[in-house]
Amino acid sequence: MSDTASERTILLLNGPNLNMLGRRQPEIYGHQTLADIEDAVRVAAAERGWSLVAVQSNHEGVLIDTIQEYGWNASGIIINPGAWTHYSIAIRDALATVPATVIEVHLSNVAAREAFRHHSVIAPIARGSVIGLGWRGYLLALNWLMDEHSA
Ligand code: DHK
Repeated sequence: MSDTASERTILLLNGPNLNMLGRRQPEIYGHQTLADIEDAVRVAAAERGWSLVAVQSNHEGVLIDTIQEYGWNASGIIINPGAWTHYSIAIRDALATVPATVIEVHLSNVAAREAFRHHSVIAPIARGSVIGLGWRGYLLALNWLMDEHSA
């Protein structure tokens, strides 16, 4: 395992179908593309001297490999696991293995949607969750992590 990231690095992870943001049900997920969001988070991090590693994948193992590669040295992980939120014990176990502080983000208010979206297997191992605040939720998570790890 390589120790690729370092302190003052945040890992931004997005799961399946989030590469379709901007075109995917914009009334639910917003009009911003994933590139827009990653750029905004990267700029906000850089303004405070932080680095961002951003990875999106539709393949569960890719996200697990990324967590294992970067999660030991990054200060924090911001993750929107997409549908894996609701059933991926493997993603949960990977996040619980590494010392980085985990924040779960959802663009939509999952509590107000279908019942199968109400339960998160990730939430119990996350430090906190930002839900239903759209793309700005990623920025809120970023700023909280930078504050927390600058103290
Ligand atoms: C994104 C998804 O892809 C869904 O599977 C989740 C989440 C909700 C979101 O709101 O960002 O249920």
